[in-house]
Amino acid sequence: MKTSSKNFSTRAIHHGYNPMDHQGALTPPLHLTSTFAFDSAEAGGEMFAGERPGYIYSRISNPTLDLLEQRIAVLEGAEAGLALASGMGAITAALWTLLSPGDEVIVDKTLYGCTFAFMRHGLAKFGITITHVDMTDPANLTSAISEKTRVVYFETPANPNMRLVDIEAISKIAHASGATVVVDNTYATPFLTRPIELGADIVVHSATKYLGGHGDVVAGLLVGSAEQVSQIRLFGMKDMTGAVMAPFNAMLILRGLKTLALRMERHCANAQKVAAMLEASEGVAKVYYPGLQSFEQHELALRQMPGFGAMIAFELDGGIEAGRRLMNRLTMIGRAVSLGDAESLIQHPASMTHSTYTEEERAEHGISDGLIRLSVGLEDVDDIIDDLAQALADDAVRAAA
Ligand code: 3LM
Repeated sequence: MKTSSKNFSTRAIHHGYNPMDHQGALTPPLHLTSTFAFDSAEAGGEMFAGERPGYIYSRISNPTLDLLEQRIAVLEGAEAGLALASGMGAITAALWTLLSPGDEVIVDKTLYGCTFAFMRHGLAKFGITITHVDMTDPANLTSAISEKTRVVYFETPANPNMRLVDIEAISKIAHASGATVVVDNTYATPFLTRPIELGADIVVHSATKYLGGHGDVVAGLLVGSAEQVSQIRLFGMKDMTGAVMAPFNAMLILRGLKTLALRMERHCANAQKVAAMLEASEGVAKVYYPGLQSFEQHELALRQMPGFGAMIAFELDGGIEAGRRLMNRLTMIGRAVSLGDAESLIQHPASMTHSTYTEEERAEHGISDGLIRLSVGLEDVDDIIDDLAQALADDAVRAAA
């Protein structure tokens, strides 16, 4: 079936696969092979020289990964995709490919903890300048960008404090200076935001989260132009990081993608209700969720996202001590990092996902010690709300205020 004229969910289920090419197998075969046989010595040599198409070795490409790569590319509206071992594998493979010593990368003020560490302690070690700019105001990028800037990098919504970045405005400014725009679309997923259509060049994902959707796999994906993706495949992934996705994991992500739209709709509906409940609760000082009227960038959220996702950040009147007590009193919501699973998960960024920042860095980058992060899952929303309500009502949580 040709899926180029079909809609999101249909593509997520059918794109790039015809059972009739595979003995009628409705589910794509899993190619558990590390290497591929050549028809002749000459054919192998030609493949290595890039003169003949075909598979060589699964650190370069594999048919099961190919299908996933085609599917994520079509869902993101990009020319090509690449499957990697993890979100960090995708981020590092892309940046090692794009940057050289002496270059500058301008990154947003807030980044996921390990991305921040990679920039601050990894790239910087090799003579690459990392400049943090508050991209919630695109004018800040205009002031900071120069001919040394090779890459502009951000997350939207940003992990963990939910700040949004205007992808179209930032891409215009970056391109006027000849920089490549890389967006981490993990929180939004292509169901809610397609950065390439808004002008970005490369999109990276922790597919561990919503794309897999079931908390059973660590995986990464990226998309971009065919040329850039090929460079990242043959250099950043093949030679620099070796962070290749296992075929079995590709199968799990392909399975997750089939229900992405369905899951995201329910995730968003649940999160909107949970955010409203938290905002109305005694003892809650501030809720950060793009779907709330009170959200500082609500206008941008309405313009850029057809739904607001399922990540919520909030602070309690009692600060971190109240937050810890709240977390310890929950009976269903899991105390765990990661996000995008069917299970609701709660964690404390300052001591967990963002402990890669020093205390001073967290203050500078807008990650307060009292911030709690909730990944709203797919349980019945009344049960999620009940669990939060009983914990918030607990005397010990109140007493911390
Ligand atoms: C987390 N995040 O709990 P992997 N980009 C974003 C992410 O949130 C993540 C990655 C990239 C979390 C993981 S913290 C020890 C657990 C926006 C991961 C990296 O390499 O697939 O984990 O993706 O926020």
